Amino acid sequence: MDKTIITTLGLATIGAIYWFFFGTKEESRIVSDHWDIAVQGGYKPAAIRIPHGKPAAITFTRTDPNTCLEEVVMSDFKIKKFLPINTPVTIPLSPAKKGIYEIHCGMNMFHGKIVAV
Ligand SMILES: [Cu+2]
Repeated sequence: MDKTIITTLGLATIGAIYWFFFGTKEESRIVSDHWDIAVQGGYKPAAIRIPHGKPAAITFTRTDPNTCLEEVVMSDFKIKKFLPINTPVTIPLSPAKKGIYEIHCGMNMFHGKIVAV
């Protein structure tokens, strides 16, 4: 009886921790052709899914004053964009192939990813 409760609590805790780190905040499993990414201590959500083979757009809004995040780079698409603070910047892209594409800051310290499905 006690063991069952402890096991259940343990599993619930693991589930909550998993959700906290890998849940909706960090990574969305939704596929959409338009995303809003908040640039605040990193990229939120840190992973997005877009369809491949058609136009998509990502709007970055940086609210973090950290200059480290003022440039967003998507080298697979040869994109490098300055993100003025509190100003949404929309970047169009249309990955031809399925795959995982990196998003990172100008200094390659913060990372996100685009999953083309
Ligand atoms: Cu940086």
